[in-house]
Amino acid sequence: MTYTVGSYLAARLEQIGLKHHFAVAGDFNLVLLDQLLTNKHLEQVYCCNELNCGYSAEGYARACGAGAAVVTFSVGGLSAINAVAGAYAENLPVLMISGGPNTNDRATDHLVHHTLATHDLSYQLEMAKKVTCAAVAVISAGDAPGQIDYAIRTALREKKPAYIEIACNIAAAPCAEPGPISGIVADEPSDPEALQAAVTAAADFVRGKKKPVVLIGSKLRAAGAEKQAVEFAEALGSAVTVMAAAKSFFPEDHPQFAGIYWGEVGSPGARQIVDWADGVMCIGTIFNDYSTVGWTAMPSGDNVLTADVDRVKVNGSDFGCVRLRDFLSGLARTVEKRDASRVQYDRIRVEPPPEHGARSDAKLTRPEVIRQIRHLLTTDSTLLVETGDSWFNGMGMPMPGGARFEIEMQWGSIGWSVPATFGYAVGAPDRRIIAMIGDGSFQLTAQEVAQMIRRKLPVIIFLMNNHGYTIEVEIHDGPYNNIKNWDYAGLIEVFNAEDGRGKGLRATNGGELAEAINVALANHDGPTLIECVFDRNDCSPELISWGRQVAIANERASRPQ
Ligand code: DPX
Ligand code: MG
Repeated sequence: MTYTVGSYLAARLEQIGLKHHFAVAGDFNLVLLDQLLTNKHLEQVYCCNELNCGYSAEGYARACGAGAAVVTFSVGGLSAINAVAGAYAENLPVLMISGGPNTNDRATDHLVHHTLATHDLSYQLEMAKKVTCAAVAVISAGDAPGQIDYAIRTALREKKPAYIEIACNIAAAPCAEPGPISGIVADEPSDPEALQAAVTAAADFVRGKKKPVVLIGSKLRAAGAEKQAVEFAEALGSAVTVMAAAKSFFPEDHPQFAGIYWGEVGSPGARQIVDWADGVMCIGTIFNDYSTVGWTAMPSGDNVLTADVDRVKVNGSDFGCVRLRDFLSGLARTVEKRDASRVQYDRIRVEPPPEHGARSDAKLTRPEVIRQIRHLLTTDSTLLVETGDSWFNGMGMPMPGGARFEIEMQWGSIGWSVPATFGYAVGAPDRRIIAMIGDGSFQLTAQEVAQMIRRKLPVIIFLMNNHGYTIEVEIHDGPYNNIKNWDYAGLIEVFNAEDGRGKGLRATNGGELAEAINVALANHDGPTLIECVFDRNDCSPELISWGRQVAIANERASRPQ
């Protein structure tokens, strides 16, 4: 086979394990899309717009480890940038692949369409550099293999997005054949000396404590260290708490699991168990204003050990080039048992109260919706929750072993969940996929439900219609938090058009909701959207407390310089 730049790229996508890539067509990428289509092991999946395309690739990366979005220059690329920046914040290797102008139009007096009507054609590359870990513009077939490999290798190693622009007249140019993929996917090893020193220092840290506790953050997954975290936790024997963004990254049915650490809005007992500890082992954690509830819940000081993706800080020392996976398994072999925090948590553990369903004809409430969704969560389920009260509604859901929870908590861009759920469902067709999405968020990217219909994906969407931007209401209210109501359930018929099998249902009481869920479970030919209608004031108590603290943090006056 003779390779072209585009088929070289396709081969690399296939070799890193992708079975799909997401795309929106445009004249600068059409030849590239043709070239990608020559690879029979890769399927091209289309999106309604480039923002959604980026988010779809992001959701796919959550399910499959990496994702790719192919867009056209500038008008497409600039839309995708929000999603790509989100992938950066969320530590997901998403490849943003953009067509680019013809090489003959560079450094000439030609003006090209889809540009700023200036002669600068580098601005998209320059913007991409800010939100990716590697950004290349391919304008020579000879350089293409090196540039493409560099971008993909860097993305996979750093678990961050990368940008590859390919000039439209280079996409089908003959190109070298790709070599083995091993060098590209290989992880950088830990430095053995630094690793040994870090493990020894951490073991000393634990030896000096009576009641250490483990706190797991969302970078644990990026580090590929979930299994090693369990090994280490079992060797230590302590209580294990997780941050909100890391829900499900440590099995919730594990006997050492002690809940979600999220200050005053976390699960019962989790904050106390961290506050009472004399040593907090923070593993892959991200502390920001939201995750610390307006800076009110954040372990700090000498009693904190921090193990990040590639460095460890403990007892005043800082060890670089230490991979989290290696560190955790090394420590699992070395650490002494310290189970006091777990014993203590078992004493204060609050068993959930027995559940009472609402009367089936009583007006629908948020707790009743949550109660019913809980029963849908199986070991092969993934629950995606959109920014908004859905974060808090999702947080309290007990996840059976194997169930996954997805949240975009660092970037927090509303609209993420519809296309991310689509991308996730394309990547994980055997899972039961459930999304909880607020009305306001849904309005940003609603059209991607049409792609779920097109691919017959049996996703279940709970559209939480509380008539507005409730999370913002709790932070700071005003007329801007009111939104136009839509007929959300009715929208599905619009997207179905002549051939779709999606279903849209509205529930205003518990009985209707239960029936709608049964319809959803029986619908294998497309998504089911269940619009759950409840009061504007019906929000979680956690959101009210959290909103108050975030408002206080936002309102801090600037300090005199
Ligand atoms: C905004 C947010 O309806 O959820 O449960 O009612 O809050 P709740 P909705 O989906 O409303 C979401 C809304 C407006 N955030 O409350 S969280 C500001 C914002 C953002 N991302 C983007 N624009 C604005 N987070 C892209
Ligand atoms: Mg809302």
